[in-house]
Amino acid sequence: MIARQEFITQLALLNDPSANNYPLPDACFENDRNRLREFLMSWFLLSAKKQSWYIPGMSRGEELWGHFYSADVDRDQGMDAREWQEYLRKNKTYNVKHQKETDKMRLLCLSALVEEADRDGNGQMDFAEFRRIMGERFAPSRKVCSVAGTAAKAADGAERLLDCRACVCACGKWVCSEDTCDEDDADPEDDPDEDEEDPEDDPDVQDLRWF
Ligand SMILES: [Ca+2]
Ligand SMILES: [Ca+2]
Repeated sequence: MIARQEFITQLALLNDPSANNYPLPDACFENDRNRLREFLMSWFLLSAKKQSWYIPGMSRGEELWGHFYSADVDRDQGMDAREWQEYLRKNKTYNVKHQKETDKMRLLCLSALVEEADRDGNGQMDFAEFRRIMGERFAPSRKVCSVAGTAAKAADGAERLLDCRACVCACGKWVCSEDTCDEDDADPEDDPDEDEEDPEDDPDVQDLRWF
């Protein structure tokens, strides 16, 4: 169940007709992140026995350490999203058909997982942080995005337009596309200095002011 104010905000965002004209940015939503986590938990478990470092009788924690150690190629005791992705790629966990698309989404979701794990905020996971989020009992966070200038909150997956950019709320943050208003500009050399121009005189700007 969601709060009434949140519901109203969501409804307003849903009915925003201009939102349809904008391509939404790629983003890893909480649901994607959590599904990837579950996939990885079972993959780590199933694939441990096939690894060169595997010793029969290893505990779950030791198996996770084996994966972590192998993924941490620069041996700085930390795993970031790129090391994680490279480790998964080497172990052929990809559907080759959709490799490119998978690569992009995987990296976004691995980054979201690292962020979820990274309690000391150094941008990567140490083994304790990694082990914690790969634990059966770990409950992934649920976050909302604040809507600037209001007390309203947007739920994961909500869409909105912000300064000519299409944004989606993903894992507690607004992820935005490029500024689409700039694309309509002709040669930028011909534009007068924007700082000195009165926005009211520019028909393009007038049209867009309601954002
Ligand atoms: Ca590392
Ligand atoms: Ca960390």
